[in-house]
Amino acid sequence: MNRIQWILLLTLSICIGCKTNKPAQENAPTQAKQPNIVVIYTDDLGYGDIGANGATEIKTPNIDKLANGGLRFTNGYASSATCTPSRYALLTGEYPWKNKRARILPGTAPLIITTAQMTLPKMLKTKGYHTGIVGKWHLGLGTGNVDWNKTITPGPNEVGFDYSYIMAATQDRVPTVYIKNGDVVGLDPNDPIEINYKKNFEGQPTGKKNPELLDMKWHTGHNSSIINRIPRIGFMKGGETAKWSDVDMADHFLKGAQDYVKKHKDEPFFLYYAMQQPHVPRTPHPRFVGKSGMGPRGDVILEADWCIGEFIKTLEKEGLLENTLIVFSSDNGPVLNDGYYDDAVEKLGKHTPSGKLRGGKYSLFEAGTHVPFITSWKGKIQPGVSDAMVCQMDLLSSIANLVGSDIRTNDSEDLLGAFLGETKKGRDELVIEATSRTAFRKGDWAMIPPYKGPAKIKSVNIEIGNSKEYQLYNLKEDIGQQNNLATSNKEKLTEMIAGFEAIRGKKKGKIQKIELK
Ligand code: NG6
Ligand code: CA
Repeated sequence: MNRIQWILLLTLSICIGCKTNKPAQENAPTQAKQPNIVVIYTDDLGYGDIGANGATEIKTPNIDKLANGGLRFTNGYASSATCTPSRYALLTGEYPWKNKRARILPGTAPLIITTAQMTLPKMLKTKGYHTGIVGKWHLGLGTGNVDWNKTITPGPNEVGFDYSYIMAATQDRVPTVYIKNGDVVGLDPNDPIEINYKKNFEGQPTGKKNPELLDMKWHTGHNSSIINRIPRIGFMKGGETAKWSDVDMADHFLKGAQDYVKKHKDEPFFLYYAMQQPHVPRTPHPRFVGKSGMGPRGDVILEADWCIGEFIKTLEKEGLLENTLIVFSSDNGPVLNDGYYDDAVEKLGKHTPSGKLRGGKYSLFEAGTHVPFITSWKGKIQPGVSDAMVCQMDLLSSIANLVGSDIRTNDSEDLLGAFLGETKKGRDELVIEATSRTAFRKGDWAMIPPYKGPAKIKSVNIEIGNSKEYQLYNLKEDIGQQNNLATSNKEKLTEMIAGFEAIRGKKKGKIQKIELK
């Protein structure tokens, strides 16, 4: 071997050495990180409450920016016109009327999702995701008779969430404390919490008996224990150091959501950011008070919009926007007076929370379930508007497709193409639910079967869809549901009833009584 040959051989062997000594992953093409999934969920925000859907009297620049940079759905639905069932459908991908317990729950209700059930976060965990919830839960906790002074289980952590920072039910229900991974935050063991939804604890003031202790006046219900000078649903004793501050709740959950993102930015994550606004009691932080000119309801919508802007800024700063699917929606339609005198009616002015839709929260008319719905993913979803009919219940199977999981649930349709704006085709039909009654939506049509009971809940001033007659509306021509075509278009009605009963069966279920005034 001459010198040149020897050098060549040496170089070659060094090169081969380099290659084989390198760790395998460095030689492989870099694997793209799975996209993060964020669901931003408001509570009782109406279709017409956001600028992007036509609101002119209230400004929601951050939500509008999300809509204008993403896909705004004109036919996006919650499964239901109240909170618990909608959240149940969102997380389990199952129609909530299949579960009798999926109805507005007291703060002491047991968990209504079984630990054996599939859920959106559980599905994502099979694909290596870290999963978190920050905000409102309202799906029950424990198995009955919860001891709030011990770790509360089962709860979100047992049905798919690695991390949970929640309020148990709603802002107007006790216990008024935050719960982190099953433990009440800031609890003093010498001042244990007791909760009862039937009976008061001796000597405790109530909204009913002690109006002098109130800053917010109750209208319907909401007259039991007083916390932060606001009367609530249910009785609570103890837990003084753990009680939340209502005016700081929005900032508190925002920080929780931001911290979660910062902590988990290096792994694929799913965050369910379940905001409390604009549900009652509406308690804007002082910096938003009076800013909308519409009273507390308008002010908390401005506050929610600001929180969403700040939250998205965090995703941007952390460099995550290009790899994060953001879904924005609301659990049910709007309501003005929902049990407190808070000027929501008096100061509404020309604003129309339900847009052109009829009804509102609790209603089988469109405004109950037809809600703001936006998907956004920088660089991946082309800005636009989609008329595809989509439901929050469809997110489970659709996101499963996105992350390469073959998990699908019975009622959750894989509409990934519609959510990403690749197709305008959504679902063909949907059974919607309101206080345990159901109705049917198919193509351009909506059909409401006959139900006994008042046409309107007087206390909230909302038409809820009850009628002795069948109702049939062509939403394409009559989005406001003013012309009942049930008698003039018998053929369509028959077709709609058949489609409805094929999914729903003939049973109607027991209607949940909500306090009527
Ligand atoms: C109703 C409450 C209402 C609200 C609702 C649940 C009364 C009179 N009304 O029963 O204020 O709490 O339940 O709202 O108590 S939801 O958005 O969580 O479904
Ligand atoms: Ca709600």
